[in-house]
Amino acid sequence: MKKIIITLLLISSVAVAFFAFKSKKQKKPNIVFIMSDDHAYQAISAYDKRLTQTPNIDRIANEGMLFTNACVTNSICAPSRAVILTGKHSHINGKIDNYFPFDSTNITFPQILQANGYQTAMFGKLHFGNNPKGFDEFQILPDQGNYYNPDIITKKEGKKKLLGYVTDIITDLTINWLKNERDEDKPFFLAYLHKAPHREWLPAERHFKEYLNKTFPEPATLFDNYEGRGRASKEAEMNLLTHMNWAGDSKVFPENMQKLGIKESHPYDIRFYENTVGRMNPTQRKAWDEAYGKMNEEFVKKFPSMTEKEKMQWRYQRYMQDYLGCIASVDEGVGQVLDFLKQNNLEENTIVVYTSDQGFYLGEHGWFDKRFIFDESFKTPLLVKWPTVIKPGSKNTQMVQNLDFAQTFLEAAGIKAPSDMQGESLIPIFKGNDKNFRDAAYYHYYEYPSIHMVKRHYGIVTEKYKLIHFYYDIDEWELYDRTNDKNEMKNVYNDPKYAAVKKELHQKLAQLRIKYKDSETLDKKFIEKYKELEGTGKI
Ligand code: SGN
Ligand code: CA
Repeated sequence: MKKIIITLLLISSVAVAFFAFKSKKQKKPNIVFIMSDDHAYQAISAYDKRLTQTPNIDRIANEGMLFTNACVTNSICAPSRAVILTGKHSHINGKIDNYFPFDSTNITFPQILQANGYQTAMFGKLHFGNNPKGFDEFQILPDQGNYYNPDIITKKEGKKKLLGYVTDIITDLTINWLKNERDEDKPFFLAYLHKAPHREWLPAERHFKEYLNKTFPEPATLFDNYEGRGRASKEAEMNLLTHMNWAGDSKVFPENMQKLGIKESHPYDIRFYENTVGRMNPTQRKAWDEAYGKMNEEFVKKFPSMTEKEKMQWRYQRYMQDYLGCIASVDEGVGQVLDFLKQNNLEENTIVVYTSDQGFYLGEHGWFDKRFIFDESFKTPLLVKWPTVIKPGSKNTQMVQNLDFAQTFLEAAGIKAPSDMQGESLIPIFKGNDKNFRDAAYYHYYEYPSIHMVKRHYGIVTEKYKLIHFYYDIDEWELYDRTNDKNEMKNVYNDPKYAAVKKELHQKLAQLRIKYKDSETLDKKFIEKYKELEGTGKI
């Protein structure tokens, strides 16, 4: 009898220990990292209701936290992704621009999560020039990817072509993985990475009609003439009227351009258009030709009598119709993923992040694209929910950066981050304590000379000011007063009233350069390396 009781006791204690271990293991949160490409915060209704409604993305803020000053360290695609994955500034991880492939000897946080028992998967756009390390499964778009019938690089079967609309495809791959490939005994890290709403802004067929018939409010600075700022703003090639492509971007049919005598804004404009719209199958193409044909017909009638101002206004509306049309599909996809988590009991222990690789200009300063340290491109959307930790409906104003994700996710998973990561964990902020967070953000952009011609610059951003140094073929400093000049229209660097502020910011900037190990020597090294691209046709 005694023996039986002891055996039973032993069995039950082993069972208790096993289940305790298992549930302890399961307590590690899952992480769903959703990132779109070039999604401006101005186009998320949780931030700004003027342009569009994004009810599903907004759910993340309603059930979690909205970050109103989230920002990037280098406002361009692949470099931002490299900063996110490594937790290190561009000059340290080496991915300073979109051209050179990512140095895969860098250690990324998914590799660390995977080594610590996480199941990891990535679907969508990476844009690294090589495959991601640390993923049990991935299906990624080659380079920038295509909107219609995209090619996809798969871990298991190499490259293949998929039929359909890219945003829906990425959502389907993501949900399919959650449904069929998830290991229920492991926590997971899932990267769900949209191509949309990246240029050339092709919406899904189901959104043509609605968005082509919409009119959007113009930004106050649409007709900016860049007075009051230095050469960098004046020489950038991001203007809606002068630098957007008529066919590829505004979707004027090539035959109509010929008819109206419109010159290509870019030597490859028509070729771009034919390469992208040309990927559609006959059904998709028919729907496209009908919807955009109607728009073209009206344009052909109007164009000869349009003033330059009216052309700018027309291009702005065209841009917003397509850009926001793309976001409609992203929002629907996010809704599907959130619903799946809810319906499958995965909601409570899952961190859901929605962000973009950087901000984007939606006609502010007459611009599209990004790259600058100025607010619309420097700031990026960030919405995070984590039901057991973050209070629903909360807002945070700290200058959190894409640099911070790696350490945040590692801490959430109970893993000590490598000491050479350069961000700050956001876990205290999630828990409601945002004291002692960074009071200044460091920024450095490199890709010049290149498309859009935004000059190389680095700078410091504090709550009140922005100090910027444009260099390479120029040596200009700019200073902005963020409180009194919200649209960043006036460089006050040489205004004597700001002498003391200027001095203090110069000191702080020098300290930040030391703290993050950036230097003039590195600036020169990257300029030298960039010379390898000259004459390759890449820049
Ligand atoms: C393409 C776009 C540019 C854009 C870069 C980088 N032109 O070259 O407008 O700035 O990508 O974007 S396109 O006509 O080819 O679309 S990024 O998001 O990948 O950094
Ligand atoms: Ca981007």
